[in-house]
Amino acid sequence: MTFEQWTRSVLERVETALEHYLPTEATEPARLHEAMRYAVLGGGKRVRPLLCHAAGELTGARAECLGAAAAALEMIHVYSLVHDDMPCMDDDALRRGKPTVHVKYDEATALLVGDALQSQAFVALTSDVLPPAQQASLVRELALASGSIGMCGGQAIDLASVGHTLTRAQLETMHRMKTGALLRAAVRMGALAGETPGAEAMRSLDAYAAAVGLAFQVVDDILDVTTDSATLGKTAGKDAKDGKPTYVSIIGLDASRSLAAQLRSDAHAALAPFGARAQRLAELADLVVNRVS
Ligand code: GRG
Repeated sequence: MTFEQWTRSVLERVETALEHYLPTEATEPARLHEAMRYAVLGGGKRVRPLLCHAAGELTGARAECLGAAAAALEMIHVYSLVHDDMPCMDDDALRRGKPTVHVKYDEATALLVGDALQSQAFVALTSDVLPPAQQASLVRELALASGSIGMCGGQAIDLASVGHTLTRAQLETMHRMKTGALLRAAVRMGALAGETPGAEAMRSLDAYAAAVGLAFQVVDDILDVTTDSATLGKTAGKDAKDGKPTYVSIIGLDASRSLAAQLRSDAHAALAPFGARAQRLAELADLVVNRVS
């Protein structure tokens, strides 16, 4: 199977799993469920679900287990986007090429959409497709990655850094928490959804995820200055306008491109112990670095 065929088949499975774990529009309160589905379905690159599936292939995870884990990861990710776009945070009107949830609906609905998606993620993870011990370990991974020592903590640092100069080390810490933690959880949860991986394998996967997570952010910063809003599906040039420190503002565009390339090689190197079995993870590192949106 080519990478494109593999990606297409995983994306179809992810869409089916999201459909399955999201309440229908006919379920009351219908407007909230419609807004949750508006936010989640039919958009986004689904990077976290793809990473989860690729890691799950290493440990022989079953498709329905990966479906639950991938749906949970995507729901947490979308909750963060919906809240991040609200006027009290980034105040953005465009996401995934569509009006953001608070623009399409209203602010209170956007707040509830994020809250309810967060809860629904844990409903998916505790469905009986996963044995209880795996449910517990995946819940813990996702809760840690999305909470105050992960994504939410990174967002707090991000909000506090507006208009300030960050060192490169501080910028890296923020990104490792804000976006890196959930990407790392995607890899770890995929692996943990199968046969229990050894400590050595988890260390290699962590090293891979650290490199891919940072590369994702460096590329995001590059795209913010090199790509238009229509291609990105979100407002371009916003970081500079908002006075946010980025890799491009701290080390410049050329050094940011070199850094992304270096992180891609680091990700590949971390996969060496797995040999050809890690092909999809290697290809996903390439996708993250070479993406155009
Ligand atoms: C509000 C709790 C809370 C957290 C927000 C991740 C985050 C923290 C905010 C997102 C803001 C942002 C634009 C960060 C840059 C990197 C990033 C996560 C981009 C969006 O992720 P993609 O590119 O989006 O994976 P798609 O739409 O493809 O899923």
